Amino acid sequence: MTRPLLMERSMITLYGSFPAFGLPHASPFVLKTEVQLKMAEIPYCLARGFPADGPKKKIPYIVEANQMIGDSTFIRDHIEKAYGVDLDRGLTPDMRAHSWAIERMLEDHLYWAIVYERWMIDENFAAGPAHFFDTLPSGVREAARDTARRTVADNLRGHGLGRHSREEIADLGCRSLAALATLLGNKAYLMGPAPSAVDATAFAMIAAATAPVFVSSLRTFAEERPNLIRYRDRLMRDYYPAFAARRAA
Ligand SMILES: N[C@@H](CCC(=O)N[C@@H](CS)C(=O)NCC(=O)O)C(=O)O
Repeated sequence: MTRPLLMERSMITLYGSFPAFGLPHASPFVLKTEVQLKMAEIPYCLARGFPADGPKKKIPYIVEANQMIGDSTFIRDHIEKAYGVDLDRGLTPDMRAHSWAIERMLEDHLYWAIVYERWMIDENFAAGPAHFFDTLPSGVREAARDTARRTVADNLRGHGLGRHSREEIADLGCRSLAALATLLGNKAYLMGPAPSAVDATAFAMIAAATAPVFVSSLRTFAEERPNLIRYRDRLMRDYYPAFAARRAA
């Protein structure tokens, strides 16, 4: 189907993160949104975004003409409505409901276990998020690192997951990965033979949970589930072929 609106719209700019931790984006939510833009075949450009500049004080956010939209779910809504795309085309109401439930499990539960592992385990913090501050002047760098880490600890506590021990958090996160592995089974994509929106989220969260630079119970657990790893690698090849090829080399 032709989309005449496409010619008249100004290009979307996706404000997000940057390649890091052996992944195309440090942020799984930015990865999700970029994959959904690719699935929708909508032209876009990428720019470095900072949470403080976004309407929800988080990344990703998009800017299109004079509109700024924050939060990956609302970004998806926008692109589907504005460009006449349905990323869940062909899915039954039951499948759409399952997709929503899977997304919530991954974004509102597994994500926080990933955040815990990256930010709260000392060696992971040193190998990963600590470097976000490397370009700051030396006089303020350490203070900025400490403040950011304390804020993340507070957010984890506010969410609730951060009240548990490291072992308990790993256990809970692995339960989400186990559920995902069971739901995926031997299918190519979560809802069957064709990709749909939930695959963008699942790909992003599995990729984040298995990022090579971190010491991670989630990564070890996922790597023992070949269907999750095959799925992650297939989506990486589908949407980031150059990146997948570099990783394989
Ligand atoms: N519900 C949001 C979550 C986005 C999110 O948590 N982004 C993180 C990066 S992965 C962020 O911007 N964190 C900065 C902060 O919380 O200050 C979405 O779906 O876009």
